[in-house]
Amino acid sequence: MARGSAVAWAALGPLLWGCALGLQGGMLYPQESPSRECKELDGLWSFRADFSDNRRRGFEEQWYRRPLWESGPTVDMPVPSSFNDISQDWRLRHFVGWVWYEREVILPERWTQDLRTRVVLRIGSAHSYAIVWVNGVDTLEHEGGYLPFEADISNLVQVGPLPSRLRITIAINNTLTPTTLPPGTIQYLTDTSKYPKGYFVQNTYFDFFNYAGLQRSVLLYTTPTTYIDDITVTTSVEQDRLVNYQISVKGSNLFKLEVRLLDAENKVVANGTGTQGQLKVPGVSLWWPYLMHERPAYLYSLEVQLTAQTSLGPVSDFYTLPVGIRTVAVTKSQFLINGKPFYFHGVNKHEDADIRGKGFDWPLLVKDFNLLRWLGANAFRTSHYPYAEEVMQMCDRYGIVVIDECPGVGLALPQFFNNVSLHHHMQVMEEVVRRDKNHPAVVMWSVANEPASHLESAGYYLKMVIAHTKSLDPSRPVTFVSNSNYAADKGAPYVDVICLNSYYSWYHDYGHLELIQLQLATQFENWYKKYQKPIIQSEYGAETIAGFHQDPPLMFTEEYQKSLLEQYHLGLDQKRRKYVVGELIWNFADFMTEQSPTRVLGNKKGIFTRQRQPKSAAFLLRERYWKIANETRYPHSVAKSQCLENSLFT
Ligand code: GCB
Repeated sequence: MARGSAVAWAALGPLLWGCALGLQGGMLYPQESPSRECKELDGLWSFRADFSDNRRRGFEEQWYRRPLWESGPTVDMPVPSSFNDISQDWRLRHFVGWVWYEREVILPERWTQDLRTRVVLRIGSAHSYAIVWVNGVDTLEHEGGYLPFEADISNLVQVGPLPSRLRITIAINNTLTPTTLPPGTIQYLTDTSKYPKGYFVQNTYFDFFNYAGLQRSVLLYTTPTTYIDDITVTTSVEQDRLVNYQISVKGSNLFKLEVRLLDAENKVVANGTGTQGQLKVPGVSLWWPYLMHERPAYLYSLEVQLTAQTSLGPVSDFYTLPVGIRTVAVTKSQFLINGKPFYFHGVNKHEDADIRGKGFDWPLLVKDFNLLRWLGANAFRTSHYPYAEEVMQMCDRYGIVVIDECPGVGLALPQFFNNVSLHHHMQVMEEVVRRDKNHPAVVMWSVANEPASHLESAGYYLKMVIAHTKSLDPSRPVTFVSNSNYAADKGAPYVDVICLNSYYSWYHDYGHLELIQLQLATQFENWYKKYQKPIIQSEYGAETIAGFHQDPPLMFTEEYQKSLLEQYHLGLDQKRRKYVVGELIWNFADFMTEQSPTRVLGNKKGIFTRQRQPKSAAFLLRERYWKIANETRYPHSVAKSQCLENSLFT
């Protein structure tokens, strides 16, 4: 992105095929260990939005050179949080352009004096384009929200006697353009009889509010200068129970690696050495999804110990990775986990809540997982972007299966399918896979939601992104979520599983619930006949204002949402044992969108309100999910209460 550009992005030029995609280094989740320390920078940061007409004042006046308050008035901004709903200033809620965050940190003396220590600044996500300065020095840039990025800042902090005070400045631009992901357009409204000079709006082509800012944690962490950079684990259960590992080390070639696999009782069950290997696990406990097994979500720990020689003497590094042993496979009509048919009965979510926007929040996260368990949901899709890393860890621990979606949403216009976008989309998939590859809960990648897949250019584009994703991770199926006509879809031939969104009796045939079963059957039969691939009903639902009642049911009431779901369920049940392998309600909870005459304070298709209170449909869905769970559990049935207890306390 053109640095300091107002809102339009500089043209990046044509994509050079053959130019290196490929990321530098791993993106292991920061953790404390005998060799690593973490310092969280969550809390209050200084904040300033650049309201200047061209949005460039911050760059023109070099706000990063001095404390931000010296540049003009700043406000307190909590991190993590979206900045939009925090203040009473309406301009901030709708702000498009550069915002500036700043925070001072005092470092422990050891971090600045011990030259065998590497200090890393890591940002969980910054939506959407970020530039980072440390003590005024340009340190890091990243394109794309929803994914982490980091920089080794040792050189900046280990510069002589006690420079222990650090000023971190982060400028973030939330503008969406035809080459960002999600894409968007900036429209200048030039009729001066209606709009002031220079007036523009951000157009988006998706149905959620474009919350922005430092929405996930920022932290500093240390490693030794020779360190475990990345670990990749895949598991297989064919002949022997195997954990295959690959480890990359940075900083020196003179090192030794020792690997131990521990079970949940901390007993060592396998050992290995070197950068790659296979561990045989006798009497293995497999990772099973919630409600599919009496002991779901079994996790081993892979302890990696590095010892290395450096010019300053020996160093050691330790990192522990949770590992779930399971397999995923797809047949013409089934989705298999550990060789057994798996049926997705779950939800689509959003990272969304009052005040915080898309800001990560532990109480909200734990509440959501308690609701998922209450509901008997065994899966969700990260509609429509990768969720916080802590969410993925909870999924591993609770056995909630994930369809991991990248921010490929709103690919609605032909001009969004260009070479620059394709290159960026592939890069984003690399970042998603790099971050989430080791989560047993992740069973499928989704490269997009409802792209305009009837377009020729979209067909080529999707084919390339899917092929690239498969080359990055051959161990998982790949999909994108479709809503278009089965005959016209140019991307479907390349996916492993067909994911379909449909809103019968909502966006069509308003109020005619009696048509749902027929239309759903037609949808399933057409797609299956054409592609012979398992199908997931990846979205269905109805807008529902909690507390609105009408019987016989009318649109927007709780009764209508329930009846619509009932009709869908009858249709799903006809195909469930054939080739339909899942159903994900739209949506888990009400969420914020842009304002429009079709949205009443956001999208209200949640079965829970935005404050996580159940609408009537939540109880209906709960009955259904527990019933399905009882039919599909291995190796034998377990009562609802017992299952809940198991997963609560194991
Ligand atoms: C869809 C989209 C989702 C919307 C939903 C709706 O097909 O995938 O982002 O929010 O429909 O409620 O219209």
